[in-house]
Amino acid sequence: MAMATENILERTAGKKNYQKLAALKNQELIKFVEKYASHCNPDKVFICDDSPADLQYLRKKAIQNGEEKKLATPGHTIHFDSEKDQARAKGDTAVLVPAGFQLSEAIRTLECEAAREEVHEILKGMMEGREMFVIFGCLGPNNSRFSIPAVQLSDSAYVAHNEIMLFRQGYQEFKKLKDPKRFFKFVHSQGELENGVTKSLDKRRIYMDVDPQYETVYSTNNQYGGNSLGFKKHAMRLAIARANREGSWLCEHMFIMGVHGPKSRITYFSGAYPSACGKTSTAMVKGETIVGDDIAYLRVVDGELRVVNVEKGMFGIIGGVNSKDDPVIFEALTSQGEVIFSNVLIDPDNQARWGGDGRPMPPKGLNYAGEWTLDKVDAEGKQKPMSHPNARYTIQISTLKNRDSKADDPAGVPLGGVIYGGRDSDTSVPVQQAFDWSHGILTMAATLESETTFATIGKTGERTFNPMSNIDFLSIPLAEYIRDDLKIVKNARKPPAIFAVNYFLRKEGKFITSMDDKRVWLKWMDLRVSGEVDAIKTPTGFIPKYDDLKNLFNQVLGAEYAKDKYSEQFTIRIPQLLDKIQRIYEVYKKVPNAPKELFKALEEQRRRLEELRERSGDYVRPDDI
Ligand code: SPV
Ligand code: MN
Repeated sequence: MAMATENILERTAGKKNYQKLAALKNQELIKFVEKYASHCNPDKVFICDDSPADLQYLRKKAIQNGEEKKLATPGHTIHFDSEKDQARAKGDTAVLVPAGFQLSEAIRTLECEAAREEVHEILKGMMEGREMFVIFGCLGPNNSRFSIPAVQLSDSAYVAHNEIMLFRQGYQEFKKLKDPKRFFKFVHSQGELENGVTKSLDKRRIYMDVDPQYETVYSTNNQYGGNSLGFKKHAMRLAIARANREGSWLCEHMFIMGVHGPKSRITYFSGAYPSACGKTSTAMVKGETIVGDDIAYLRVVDGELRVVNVEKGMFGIIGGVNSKDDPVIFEALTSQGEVIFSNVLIDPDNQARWGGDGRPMPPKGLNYAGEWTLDKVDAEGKQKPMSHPNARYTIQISTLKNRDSKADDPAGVPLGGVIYGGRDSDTSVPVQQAFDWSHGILTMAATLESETTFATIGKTGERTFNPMSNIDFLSIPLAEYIRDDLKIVKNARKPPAIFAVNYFLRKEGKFITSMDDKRVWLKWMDLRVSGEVDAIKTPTGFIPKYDDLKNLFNQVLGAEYAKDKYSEQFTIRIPQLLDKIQRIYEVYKKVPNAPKELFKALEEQRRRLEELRERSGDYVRPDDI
């Protein structure tokens, strides 16, 4: 049997390629690759050993297959997805669970046996006429106890190209596996194509098989990165489930950044913000350094909570990136060097262009919908955008000027603070600190909400519940996930401080903080972590003192900071805060097995707010607390 196995692979991969796999001496791995090489039936199998020549082969294939096109700037390429496959396909995505097993309401689940059968039926013969790429990744820094080895099989060179840019290379890691059976596995096929994009979206499936015997994600009939890239959000579901089983680490939807304080001190923060709440722009803020912008593994090492960036690249939203608001990314996107653009516009000079890029619009171009011209309008007479709202760029953090010097440190960085960033127009103050770890997890992380679009200026958006900004990626019951977060610090000497930020407070429709203010909030957080400034205790957390912010506005932004502005921004808005507690209470009443501590923390917060209201009224300025 073993002989037959090797022969099939050897035939499709060729002797030289096969040797690269055989050299890893891992029967589990060979069995896996062989299984899908025979089930999906590609014409060819390419094993990537991460040598410069092999990495170059993938870049070249993406062009040769027509999956990417070269743009005028050397290193730049563009890829288009189907019009209906440009964002994560929640309705086609499911976590596979044993019969009768429940996750939380927001997480789609399917019975594992039936779902495995269904997706394997779709995968059968799916790579005929194609080449299957076998890519090894290391989720986390190389040579690190945090990291998880992974293998991706895909018939898309675009997927392979993204994986090698976004994640550290993993071939060498497979030579050092402690347990040869423990690695994450991903199988992807873009399916039949029409004009270069996936045709049968009705057969799009993204199934997360989190069972420890499998730890595999099957993804069919899609191309968009959030649906196709195994190492990114698919691995996240596997990691959350594995972390839950092991109980000693966490996988979070977080950026990691270094905030530079007095005397060359660097305090590291991680931050969880739902999409479009300022996550990447915070990690990229002027004057500070970036470790990562999307996914983090956390673990206590020698009594200290430390964190690594799971990735080495960024798959970022390109809309609105311009030289004023995001100068570092803008420069990376407009200079020579490896960039994959997706779903942007190709202008007549064969350059990438996108909505909000701050440059005069070209008269015409080509985008995912075909010919685009400046005068093109939609049914309502509105100008058609150059690029899709979820158009993205793929770059490597190593090309960014603000990369933190410890970005690839196998030991990670020590976590000084964790930030939860919501979007609300009328409830929370711009920045506050939790009383302690539990208070932060229960009242800032587990209660995170974000407002969707504002239909009319001044009107409150619709609030969506997004605990830890991770609701889309949970693969375990929400209650368990909260408990994992609560207990992660039990062996930490000094748990990180927890903060909540809100960049979106409004008055009469207008924002009452500005984009740059977050630079001040970050510096204040650094001072709090180091115990260098005092704060005012409010019912929901500690808020900054006016004099400290006044100094920081001056030092950081060279700006005045008026007392009136402070008083308005940091007013405790009791009716809205009580409404939020009620909303969240109702949500958790329906969450099976929700932690009792959560209800207790909400009750206590409610009581503190009511007491303050008795003393000082509905809206309480910091001076009146
Ligand atoms: C997000 O939506 O949170 C992303 C992009 O980071 S995706 O890979 O689609 O998840
Ligand atoms: Mn993300």
